[in-house]
Amino acid sequence: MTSNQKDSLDAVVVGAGFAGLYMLYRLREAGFTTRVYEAGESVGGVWYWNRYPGARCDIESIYYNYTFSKELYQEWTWTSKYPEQPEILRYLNFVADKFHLRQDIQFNTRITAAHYESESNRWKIYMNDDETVYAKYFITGIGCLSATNIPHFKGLDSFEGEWYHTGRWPHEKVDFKGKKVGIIGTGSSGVQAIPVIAKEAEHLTVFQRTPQYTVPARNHLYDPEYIKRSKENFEMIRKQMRESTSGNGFISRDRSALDDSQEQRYQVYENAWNEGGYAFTSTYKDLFVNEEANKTAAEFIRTKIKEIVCDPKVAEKLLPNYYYGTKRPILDTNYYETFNRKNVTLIDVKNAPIEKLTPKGLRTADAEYELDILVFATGYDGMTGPLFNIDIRGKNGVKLKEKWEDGSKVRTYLGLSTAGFPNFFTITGPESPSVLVNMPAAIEQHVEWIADCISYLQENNVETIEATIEAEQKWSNHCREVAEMTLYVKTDSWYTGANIVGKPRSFLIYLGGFDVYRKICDEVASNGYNGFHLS
Ligand code: N01
Repeated sequence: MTSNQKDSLDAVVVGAGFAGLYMLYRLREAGFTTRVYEAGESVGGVWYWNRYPGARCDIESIYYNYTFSKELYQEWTWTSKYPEQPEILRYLNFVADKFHLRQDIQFNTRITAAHYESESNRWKIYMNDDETVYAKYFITGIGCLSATNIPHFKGLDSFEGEWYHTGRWPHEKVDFKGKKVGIIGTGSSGVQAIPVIAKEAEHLTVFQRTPQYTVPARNHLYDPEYIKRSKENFEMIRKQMRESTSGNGFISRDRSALDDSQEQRYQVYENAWNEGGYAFTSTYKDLFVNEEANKTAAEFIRTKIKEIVCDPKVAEKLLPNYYYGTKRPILDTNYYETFNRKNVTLIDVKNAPIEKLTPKGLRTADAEYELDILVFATGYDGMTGPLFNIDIRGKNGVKLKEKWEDGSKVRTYLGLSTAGFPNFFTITGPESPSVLVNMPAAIEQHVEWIADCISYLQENNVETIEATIEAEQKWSNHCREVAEMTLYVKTDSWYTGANIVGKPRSFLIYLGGFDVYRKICDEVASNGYNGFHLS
């Protein structure tokens, strides 16, 4: 280690969201000196930054939490099926306080770079305030959706109104009352924000590029009896989260959509629509792999849109035509209904694209819209974006961004590690199941694997662990082969990187199932970390 080293730790973790908090807990429990660095002024990760109106989770709350502590599960009580952002943030603050995590978190600090120094086998980590710290292990818990995408529209600087991105929402309330508001984007964030903003704004103009499939969430307050039972059934819920394909409470029916008659299928979809939530995606096992099966679900939702939206011309503009579910399936509360309001206008910016922002509003190819406030619900540079925002350099100064050729050649072993970058772990990194699994479940699995791995290295006097080139090549190929068997790769989405101008297209999520993935990771560990070079 170098003499000017100010501080030396066993591990540095980036981010104090679900991933970083648990990583800190596990490593500290195992006796490793660990510090988390967090850009925000408090804990929460995406739930700290995403404070836009209507922000809530789309996974049922009794599953959208940690299961590592039975006591924690008993102590915390969720109020509704799909909790709003403030409640999730309260939960994460509760966790941080219960386990005294804040004392090892440095807030208001952004990690800008991490360089591996081969002479000392240490990572030198740089912060935005010019401080540096050394650590043996460098671990990112920065999520897959933390690098905001604000499209480079001409004239943004000239716009005299207020503008916000959903993922960097101010802490104070934004007042829409009496205002002409515009919103660009109709993904999960836009679909949640639109009905809420519409209720308050004088007028809301929705700039839609791609119409979306969304099904009703049918959120409701929890019955105390249900909560009591979920606490009693903690072990079962935990097992279900850890051993299921999706890390979640729902299990797809083992039946093809094509095995049912049209009438039967309609009834199955209708029941799921009425039940709400992800009951719809679980109706048939082949919705995301079989084009014909997929079309039946897509057509059902298109029919619903035509029934709900009163003006046939508006309904027509809202009809999606990509494969259902190949952009993240969305749950909504009165989304399509909102287009029946008199103060809401839907503008199709696929046919008449946004040209620029002007001092008074937004101009498309065929009209100008006066706006006081503009909301960017334009999403994220997913998967690689957060990692590339940090200047990560491995052995011989090789940059991660260069090794992965700006994202066109991402290669990881198990989505956890990459050759040439020893002692570096990515929690829910590219090529892990991550965003297509219930995130807290995916995070717990990664954190536990990493913590166990580091303990193993310590117990066996191993200084460094590094994925081999062969192992990562094999894993990356496997990920791609599995993805190619699905319909996901056929759609432009943030899953495929197609949402970012100039970003190479690649599908960086492991789709073989969370249960299968866990077994693979466990086997690697129990075989003495095969596929890794230990020295
Ligand atoms: O982002 P998105 P998001 N001109 O990328 C449009 C998670 N999440 O923040 O589809 C015009 O899905 C873009 O149009 P198109 C969840 O995993 C979860 O909504 O590319 N439009 C699209 O409509 C989710 O999938 C929760 O043609 C432009 C929208 O902006 C992920 O985060 C809540 C444009 C972006 O949609 C991202 O969701 C929120 C342009 N230049 C988020 N650029 C829950 O738990 C982009 N768009 C419920």
